[in-house]
Amino acid sequence: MRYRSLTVEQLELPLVEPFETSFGVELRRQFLLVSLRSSDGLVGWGECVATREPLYSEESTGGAWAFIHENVVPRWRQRPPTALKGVRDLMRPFRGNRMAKSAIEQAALDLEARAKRRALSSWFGGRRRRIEVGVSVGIQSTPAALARRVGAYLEQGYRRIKIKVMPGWDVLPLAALRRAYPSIELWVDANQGYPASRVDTVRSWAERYEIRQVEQPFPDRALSAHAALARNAPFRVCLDESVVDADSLEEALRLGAVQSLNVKAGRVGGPVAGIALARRATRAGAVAWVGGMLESGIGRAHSVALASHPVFTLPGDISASDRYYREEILERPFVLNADGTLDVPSGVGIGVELDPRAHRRALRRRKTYTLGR
Ligand code: OSB
Ligand code: MG
Repeated sequence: MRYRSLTVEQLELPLVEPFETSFGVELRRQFLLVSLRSSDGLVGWGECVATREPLYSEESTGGAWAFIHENVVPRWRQRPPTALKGVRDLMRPFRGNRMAKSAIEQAALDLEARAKRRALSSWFGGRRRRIEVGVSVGIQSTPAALARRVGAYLEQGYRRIKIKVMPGWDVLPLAALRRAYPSIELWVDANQGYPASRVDTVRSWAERYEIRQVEQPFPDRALSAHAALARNAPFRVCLDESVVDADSLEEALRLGAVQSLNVKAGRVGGPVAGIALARRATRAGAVAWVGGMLESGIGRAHSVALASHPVFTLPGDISASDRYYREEILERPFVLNADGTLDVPSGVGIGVELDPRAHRRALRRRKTYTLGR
């Protein structure tokens, strides 16, 4: 592969409704798109899921932009890689910055698959033509509003509901939801919102409301609290923020702190690492599934390709485009099938194309770096 240029773009898209979690409210999604152009004119795309403010993790949009500008591009120009492996190798010595690395790896993967005239999904070893998906529902103004919101998603075909919880938004909303929908598949995600001392509190409402999966209730470093919650629990304990690499996963497995792994390419430094971690978790008896970061169509297409891999066995946080954005930046948005699935695009690479006008409307800044000829 001869890489000719790398382009970084910052975009902004208004969400259809505010997305509130234990760490804050998002009204507009700010993110980066990275594209890699080859000498023969093919282009591969990736999305950096870092947020404007570093609230989910320490990464932010501005930090990711600076990392690519000041670190990745100069090193790339010093010793130009000639294939995907070289791209991964050049970024490996840099610590952290996983979301930025993931965006670049995604662009290189998309480009490589396009050059080989193959769908990225099948190149990953993905076999599914449709993937099962659920929906992640933010904190709402009242329990009744939550029940209405969930009712609308169920009607659209989502078969698994995950609700965001935090201290003060748990028992009442869960009671209201269970009253309205006694038998739906219900997960919760607290994004580290509970202190590690609250194991018993979390266990009591999770049992009472028959929650099937409890995601990251405690701080990322509090692995033993997650292990204590998991002991003899009738639900799975799922880790998200705690697992960022092979070592953090190994420690969590050793302690019994993880029965389910939320895999987000951005959090772990790229799709290749994501598949490896999912394999490791599965070998240890846990299950793995693909999470989400309110991606635009580019990131969503990568998540869909990833989720087509057989190592992922639970429905992902990969909802249809209209759950997030009124105007998707793709020519063809992702649409929910009546059976609660999304189609895996069959075209080359990630199988989607940008809608030039929607893309231009969302674009805020752009910079192109020449890498070679
Ligand atoms: O913890 O899974 C999370 C969104 C932003 C940051 C963190 C998380 C989420 C979600 C949304 O739950 C999942 C989606 O993209 O639908
Ligand atoms: Mg989560």
